[in-house]
Amino acid sequence: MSISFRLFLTVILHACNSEGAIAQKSPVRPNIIVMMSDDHAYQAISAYGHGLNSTPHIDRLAEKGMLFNRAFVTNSICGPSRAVFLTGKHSHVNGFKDNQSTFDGDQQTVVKLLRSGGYRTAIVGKWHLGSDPQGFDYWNILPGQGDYYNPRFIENGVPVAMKGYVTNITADLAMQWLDKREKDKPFFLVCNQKAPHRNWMPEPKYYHLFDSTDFPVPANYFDDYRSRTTAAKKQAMSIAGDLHPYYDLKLAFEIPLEERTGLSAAWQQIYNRMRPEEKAEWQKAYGPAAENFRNAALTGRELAIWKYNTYMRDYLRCVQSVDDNVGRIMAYLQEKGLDRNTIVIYTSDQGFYLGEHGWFDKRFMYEESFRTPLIVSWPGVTEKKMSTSSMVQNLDLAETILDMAGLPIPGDMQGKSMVPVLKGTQTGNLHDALYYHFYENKEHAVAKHIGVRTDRYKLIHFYELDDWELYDLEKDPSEMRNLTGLKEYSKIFDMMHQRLKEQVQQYKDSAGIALLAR
Ligand code: SGN
Ligand code: CA
Repeated sequence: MSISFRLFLTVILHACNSEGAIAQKSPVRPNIIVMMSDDHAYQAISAYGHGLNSTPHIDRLAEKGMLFNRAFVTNSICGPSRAVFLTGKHSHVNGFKDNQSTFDGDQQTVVKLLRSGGYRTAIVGKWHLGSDPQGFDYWNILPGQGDYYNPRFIENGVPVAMKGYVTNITADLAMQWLDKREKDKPFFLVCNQKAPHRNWMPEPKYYHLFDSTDFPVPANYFDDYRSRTTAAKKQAMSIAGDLHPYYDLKLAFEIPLEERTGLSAAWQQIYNRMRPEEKAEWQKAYGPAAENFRNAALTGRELAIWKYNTYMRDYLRCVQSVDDNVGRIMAYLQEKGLDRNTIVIYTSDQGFYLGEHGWFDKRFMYEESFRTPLIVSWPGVTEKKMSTSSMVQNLDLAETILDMAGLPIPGDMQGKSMVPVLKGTQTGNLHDALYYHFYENKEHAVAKHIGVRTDRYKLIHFYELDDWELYDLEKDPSEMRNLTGLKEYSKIFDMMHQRLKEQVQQYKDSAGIALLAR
């Protein structure tokens, strides 16, 4: 038998055995997987080129896909971002404005539309929307924020206790559903990792990763917020000032009973999810660092830098397991022959500060939390490494997914399909201005604000404080210099004020309209 004939036979046999062959018989409708991690900063994905860590599997998606350099959210916090993703509508329209809201699951979502359009649908992992998921054939979600170790899940309404590390379990659940799903239809799978959300508890195999790495602090780590309004000054998300010694910095393990309040109590609860042998492994790994820290008695800048490194190590350790599990799912798709007809979208519910302005957390409309990673691998469309600086928003995801599935896009969705950007037929901005509205002035004390971003400028209005901030992102990408009130920028201010007015009108945000009419 000639080599080429043998090759031909192998290809035919593979095609017949794989699930890809089933999908190929009917007019090809792509399967779609959305992987949305929690608080995954684009700075911590090596494809974005920040040099902090290595995420080979996510990078591999970017090699076969499109890397979005300017993807943003509309409201940088968990539940609201997820509600925008599901509905393709801003928070004031879908009703989920802050993490205390409850999602009205009776409303139209991309999931319900896909399901009625012939897709099998499932979600595993983080949900965080209060009400039960609707429109999914299968759901297995974390209650609330979920646990890192031996996590509880809720499977189609039934509580289940799991053993192991949440990031691995979430990917296991995704693959188990893929195995058992009815294979007569294309699928839409949402795989939402809890990691790398606070309090950054790594998988045991990564306890020592980065032990000997010192991360350079960002240039504006010691930002004193000069020239900014009071909003930036009064936040409570400073690495130096607001990280908790036990809960975040892991400086003690068993906390004395009388000290178990607030985040000390929260730490104890998290720690107690570990079994005795897991606690022993934890103590062995984290004990020496805590001991060294006590002996070193650091103060001032040295202490602030130590906290930064401690934070970064645990955060990036958590990211490593996320990346591993992206790899596991991609290997699964390949093994089952599904890779040729499955679109994979990797993103986060928002961006995150990795020390920029001295911060952890998100919420602000400043770039690091406003921007979010977005990588789309679409076989047959994004075959080679591509990147785009087109301005897009999480608001666009629902419409993009419906468009990819060949389904009609309802007129009441507020985004735009990114398909022309992915196909390369649209090279410029998908939106020439982006609207933002943050509503939750609670934990971390970030004042409520609205704002608009264009290619070059950003205007933010902290309306409870009646403060304005204007940035020239070309000259000042780190947003250190508020230009409001400067004579030479008064025309730009007026132009951006006008753009903001247009945005509140366009999206029918009546609260925003009222604020600007004052
Ligand atoms: C928790 C965290 C906050 C975090 C919010 C929202 N505090 O409340 O640091 O900003 O979640 O995160 S903790 O003490 O409970 O860890 S979100 O991603 O769910 O919006
Ligand atoms: Ca989040």
